[in-house]
Amino acid sequence: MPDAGEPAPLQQFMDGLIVRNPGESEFHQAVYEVARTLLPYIDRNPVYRELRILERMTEPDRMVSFRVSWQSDAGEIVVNRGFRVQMNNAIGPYKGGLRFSHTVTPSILKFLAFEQTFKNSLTGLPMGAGKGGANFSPKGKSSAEVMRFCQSFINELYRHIGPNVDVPAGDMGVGAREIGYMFGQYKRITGSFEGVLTGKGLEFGGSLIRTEATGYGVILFLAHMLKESGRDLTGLRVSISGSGNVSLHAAEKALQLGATVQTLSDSSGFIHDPDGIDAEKLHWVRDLKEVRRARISEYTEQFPTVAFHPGGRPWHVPCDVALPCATQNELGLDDARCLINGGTIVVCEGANMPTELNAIELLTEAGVLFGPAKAANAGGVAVSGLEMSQNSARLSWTLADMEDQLEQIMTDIHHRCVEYGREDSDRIDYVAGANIAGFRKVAEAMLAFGVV
Ligand code: NDP
Ligand code: 2IT
Repeated sequence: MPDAGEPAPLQQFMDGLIVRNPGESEFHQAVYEVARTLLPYIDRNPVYRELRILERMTEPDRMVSFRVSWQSDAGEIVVNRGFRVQMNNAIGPYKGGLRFSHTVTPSILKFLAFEQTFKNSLTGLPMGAGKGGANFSPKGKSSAEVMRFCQSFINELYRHIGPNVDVPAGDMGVGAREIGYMFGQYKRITGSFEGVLTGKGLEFGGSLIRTEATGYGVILFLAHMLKESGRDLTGLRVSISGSGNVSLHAAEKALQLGATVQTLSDSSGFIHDPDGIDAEKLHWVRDLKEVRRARISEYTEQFPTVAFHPGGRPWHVPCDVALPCATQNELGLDDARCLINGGTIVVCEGANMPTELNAIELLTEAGVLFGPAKAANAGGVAVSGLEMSQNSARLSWTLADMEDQLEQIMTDIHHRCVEYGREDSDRIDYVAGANIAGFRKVAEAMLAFGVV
């Protein structure tokens, strides 16, 4: 957060934001990270300041909150709270995931929706920004309970979304199963088969490689970062946190490009396999997480030479590449020190805002390359954008088409970061590059609309 040494305009901007959004620390953090790199750019383009573009971008167009009542298998009535933050639709319909987790708060959804504004713009596709979810965790629930929850959630959300209005998708706790239940309920209520959600099953309007796209995209972006600094992934030791959608697909692509993946985790702890989690072991983990929905600690029962570290994070294991792919603020200052001491050359964010601000500063000062989430993990929403296009055109593109387009989009995003983030010293500040490149397009659209 800002300290007394910040320039006055940044301090003033943040003071105002904090007063308007009391106690929302994650939202403050995300906005501060963007504002401190953007304000110098805005100073050079005063029209953005005069027309209060950043102030308008940090105030959601609207945010709905609603009751979600459902019945457990034991017959008990449970009441959760659902949300949708419609952040900005200057460049396209609101677009962004739904998170189902007991940790969901308005602050977390506002930070995610704010990040999504820049991320979606960076993809080059016509997508505005939103985020939603509920303080409901599918973990430990039966599929019948998850179905009843999803149906009740859509009974309210359906009136706020639509293929030209707001197109949700998955995020933490929301995968193919949940999207299927929600799409089915939307179709039942409205009687209309339309591309209102992305991440759908391939049989009913889903797109090839949407499931894989976020994790694959992270590795494609990482490969560009390494290439720009004269390296490649072959033989590098990669530490990954999480064992969900993003983590497992990042691991798969990293293996394909010749890296050794040595860690995975969940909220109970991490496993470190010094021999590497090869394709066969990864296949076993996919079954563990996606079919059996079990815990990563079971890895040690299948592969008894490997240790499980309860409660820990993988950042104390020396690695060349660190990929935080689990959740926000999972890589702090001490973790950054360990990575630097262990010889890490690059940190690339798969999760949204996984690295604390002071950790980013320390890594950057130490010369560690840093790939921010809004650029590195944009492959998922990019393929969601392509799913929307396919739904509108009522056709399905081939695997080769999709792979080419994902690769091209990640190349273009990297290019935009380099274009706006290259410093006089030739160092590339990917954080500034992503923020400025993402901002420009949305800001220009907002200028065109006048004061709204
Ligand atoms: P999943 O629900 O598939 O997996 C989340 C993983 O993170 C699980 O292994 C989970 O463990 C772990 N995790 C959650 N909370 C914590 C915690 N407090 N400490 C340690 N581990 C934790 O989610 P995704 O893989 O889809 O999402 C992961 C991240 O990537 C999120 O930040 C999300 O916003 C971001 N993202 C996702 C995209 C997508 O397309 N899915 C697109 C872009 C970004 P456990 O099972 O114990 O909870
Ligand atoms: O954070 C993200 O970009 C996502 N959860 C994906 C959103 C989407 O609409 O595919």
